[in-house]
Amino acid sequence: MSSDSIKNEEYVPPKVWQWNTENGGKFASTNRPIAGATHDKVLPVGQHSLQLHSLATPNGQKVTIMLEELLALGISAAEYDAYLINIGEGDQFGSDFVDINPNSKIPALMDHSTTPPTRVFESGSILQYLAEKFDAFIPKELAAKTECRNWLFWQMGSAPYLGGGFGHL
Ligand SMILES: N[C@@H](CCC(=O)N[C@@H](CS)C(=O)NCC(=O)O)C(=O)O
Repeated sequence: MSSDSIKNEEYVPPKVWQWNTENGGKFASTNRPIAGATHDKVLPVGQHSLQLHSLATPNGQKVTIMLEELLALGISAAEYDAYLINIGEGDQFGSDFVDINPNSKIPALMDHSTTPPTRVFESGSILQYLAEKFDAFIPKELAAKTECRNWLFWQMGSAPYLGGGFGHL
């Protein structure tokens, strides 16, 4: 195909985008190019303010490690209830989960200590939320806070390509 014919071919986006094929491999189903609720599913709500809906993938573990580090500092308000979202079984497409994260990805967190409750998704956003909420692990001074955020954003944007993402994605 010549470059001219590529230029002249107009891409018309479909009204409803369809994902037709799995790309294969054991982990193909764990990062799907789709989001949104496919079925009604009520999520449990436990006794603590923080309700974590997640799985022990690298992205999921970041939040659990943060919560455990907060607890190790003696911050009891960081107690949480953790519920498994089995992404292999499609739990990320359940209606209550999608209300927390419209992108259908773990980890997702609800904070019931606020009125109304606060939803938090994206592992980096959750880490920052918890750090600011409990005033821990994030410097106050602007330059130091910026350096902290530099690395937070780096691990979101770049670490996956250096680490697991290289083999996984
Ligand atoms: N940028 C997101 C990535 C989250 C993500 O990729 N989660 C994966 C598991 S590690 C997931 O939920 N996959 C389910 C799917 O794609 O259907 C974050 O850091 O929270």
